[in-house]
Amino acid sequence: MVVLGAGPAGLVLGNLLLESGIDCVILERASRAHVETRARAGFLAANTVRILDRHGLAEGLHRRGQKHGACEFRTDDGRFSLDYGRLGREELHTVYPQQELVTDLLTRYMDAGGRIRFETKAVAVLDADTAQPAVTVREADGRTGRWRARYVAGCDGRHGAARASLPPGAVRHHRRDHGVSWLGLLVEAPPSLDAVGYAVHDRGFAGHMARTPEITRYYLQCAPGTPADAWSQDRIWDELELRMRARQYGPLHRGRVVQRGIVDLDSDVLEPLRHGSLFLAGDAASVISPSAAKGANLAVLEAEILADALADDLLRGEAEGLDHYSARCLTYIWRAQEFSQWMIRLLHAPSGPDGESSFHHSLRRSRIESLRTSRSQQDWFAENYVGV
Ligand code: RFL
Repeated sequence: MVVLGAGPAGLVLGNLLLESGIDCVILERASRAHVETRARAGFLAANTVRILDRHGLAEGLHRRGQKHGACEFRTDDGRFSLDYGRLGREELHTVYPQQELVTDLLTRYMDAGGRIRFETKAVAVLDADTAQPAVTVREADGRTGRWRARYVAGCDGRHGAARASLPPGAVRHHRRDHGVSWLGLLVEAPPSLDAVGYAVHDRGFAGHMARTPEITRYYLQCAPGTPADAWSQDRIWDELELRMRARQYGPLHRGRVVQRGIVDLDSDVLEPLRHGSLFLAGDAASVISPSAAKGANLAVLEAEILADALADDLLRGEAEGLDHYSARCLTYIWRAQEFSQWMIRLLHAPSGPDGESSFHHSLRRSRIESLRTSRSQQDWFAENYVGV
């Protein structure tokens, strides 16, 4: 078995295959240091923790992760908090930085004797429509090579070799550009709220998310096409305080911005998630805008479904799980996409001609008001927000 990519999808899959005694190798384009320090997600759903627990992969997140169950909305009409951990299915998030999860998964995999080749870029997946697919690779020193296996798992993200190797027409590509961009910031400062903060403002959305007691993630909506370095640190803090209404609700803990990047909110889904002997999981299968914090959670879920199906096929000769892999995952993917799209419309009003724009603003206000006042709406929100 060849697994492309050592992100959450590839590493969960690698660990589970190893647990079942299935021979596999992970090919990773980046260095180990890069993989272990790439900061992205932080909010892990309860189901993700259950999956990791089932396979003994959750020790680090239980030790160092923080349980989280509240979010606060701030708008011109005031602020309100939702204790989503006490609504819906009464489930909590675990806040644990993705790079720490990846480090735990990698350490566990390598300690158990798992094979991984860093700085080995998959160039193409060949012969995927046969029972002997191959992966061509280029190593850091320029050497090229080829790996053969019964199956290939494409866990190498949206720009990886798995997607690029799909022949035209082999899968359908559903896409949506939401026309919204965020400046994503990691800041060396403790969280300023006990909750996730969502500020809806005429100048654009601002978000606050805890990561660790020393590091906080913030998002600031910006005009599409804005370069990541366009705003000075002072401008960033002024803008965050204004949109988060710090004067009314209390100042933010300021600190040095240690990482910044533009996140264009877009989503896509490939359908089906299989082409012959090649299976797609994680961001390679579907990219979901980070508005609802689902990407890493879907990656872990799909990796478990794929590992079970591969074990059935390779150890017991039962192909049914692999035949249903795509349909099973797509049910979860579309539900998460639907909620993420709902969140985008809750937090941003699309710009447009005057009347249309004010129409969207009023719809958004009404949506937030339903969330503030309707218990059934709150339960629905909680179930989707923390679930996958
Ligand atoms: P990853 O993590 O991108 O890993 C893919 C790996 O493949 C390697 N690779 C290759 N290796 C070999 N050959 C090639 N040709 C290769 N091309 C690529 C890469 O180096 C990499 O190591 O994909 P995976 O495993 O599918 O995991 C997906 C998640 O990383 C992603 O969905 C989440 O980070 C999304 N996301 C969030 N998800 C959540 O569940 N909760 C969150 O709170 C959350 N916050 C976020 C996020 C994503 C963000 N960005 C950067 C878009 C916050 C942000 C800002």
